[in-house]
Amino acid sequence: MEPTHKKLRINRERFKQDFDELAQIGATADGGVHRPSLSPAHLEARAWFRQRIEQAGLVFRMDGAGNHSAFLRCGPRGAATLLLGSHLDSVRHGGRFDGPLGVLAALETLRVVNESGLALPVNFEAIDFTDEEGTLVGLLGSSALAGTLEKSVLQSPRGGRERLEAGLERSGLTEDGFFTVRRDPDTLAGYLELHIEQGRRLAASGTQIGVVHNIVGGNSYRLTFIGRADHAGTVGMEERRDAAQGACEFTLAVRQLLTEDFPGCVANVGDMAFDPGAFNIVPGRVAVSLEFRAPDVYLFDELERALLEVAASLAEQRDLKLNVEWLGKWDPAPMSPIVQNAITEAADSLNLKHMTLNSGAGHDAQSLAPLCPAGMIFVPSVDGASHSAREFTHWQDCVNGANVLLRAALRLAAER
Ligand code: HGY
Ligand code: MN
Ligand code: MN
Repeated sequence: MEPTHKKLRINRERFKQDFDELAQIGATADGGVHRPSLSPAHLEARAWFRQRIEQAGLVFRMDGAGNHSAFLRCGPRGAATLLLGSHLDSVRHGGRFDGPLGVLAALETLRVVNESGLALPVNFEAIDFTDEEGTLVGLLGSSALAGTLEKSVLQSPRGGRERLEAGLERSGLTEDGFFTVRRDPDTLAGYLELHIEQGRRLAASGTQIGVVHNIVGGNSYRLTFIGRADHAGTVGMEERRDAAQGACEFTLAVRQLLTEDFPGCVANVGDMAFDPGAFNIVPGRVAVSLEFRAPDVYLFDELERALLEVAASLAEQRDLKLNVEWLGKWDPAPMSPIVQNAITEAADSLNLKHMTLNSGAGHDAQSLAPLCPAGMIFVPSVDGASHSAREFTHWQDCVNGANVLLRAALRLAAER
């Protein structure tokens, strides 16, 4: 006779109803969502999440970093807690699966375990982390919970100080609050996250479940090339100290450096801000938003050095000054073999085809990895689309992922 926890499945209708309701909050006309962290739409999504938690008879919790969670005491007094979750915030004009899929599958897992009446060696908690996406800082709530958030990063956040202050004001959070939420590792039994792959490998190989073995590290800088604002009509081309020349040459050099010297790494110039920014003024300053990622710490450091060297030499060649502002990073993180094994066994118990792969996207799981055994379950993305309204995952794949989350969580609990 199969033990109950090896047969449990999620309630797929309830899970779908949650997903469809939540996707309406901050919905964009093209089928995506726009819910930057601590924006009105994000706070509305969090209020909805709290209402669903309380409706399920679970305990609602919020910490000083604004992390929202459902708590289920299914373990004995003093038991550790198994954390399951992801994030409800989105990138600007993003998709409706990136983050919510993991939070709602975690909530559904707690409901099923609660309804089963199972007594477990650990408690369960379904969590929505603040600002995973970095529209403010990046992995903000999860790094606060891990105790790795640096105060300096809040002084020059990559989303800008004004946006952070406005978000704190709107949500009633305080900067100090982010430094009161660190969890004692002994209180955590582990962390599990279901997420869309945001790439093409699972779909291309006809694989239903991805078992993540490593998450890349990411680093962000704002590089400001500083020349001299001049009249665009009267100053000869050779006399100009045109900041745009340095910024644009750097952008092209980034691509050449990565493709020639750093295969397996990526870098992105996602934004440029021209100052003064007018048709008839030679740009005096151009601020370039640079993000780069590498699968391991050695490459990560090498790539940082190479990129900053290229920026400095191009600025010098163009008689420009260069202002370098570090905006925060998150280290590469190997996933726990124990958690990977629980995911693999759960997928096998459901006869789902699985493969091991790394994550080119950053995730809250990499904040948790130094603290407790952490792991991630991926489900296929159609056409690898994400961070856009084109983001899509077939619903059966979402249900498969949620069932694997439920069973992997129960396996990890049983191993305590
Ligand atoms: O940017 C990322 O990799 C993640 O989606 N936050
Ligand atoms: Mn995400
Ligand atoms: Mn994302």
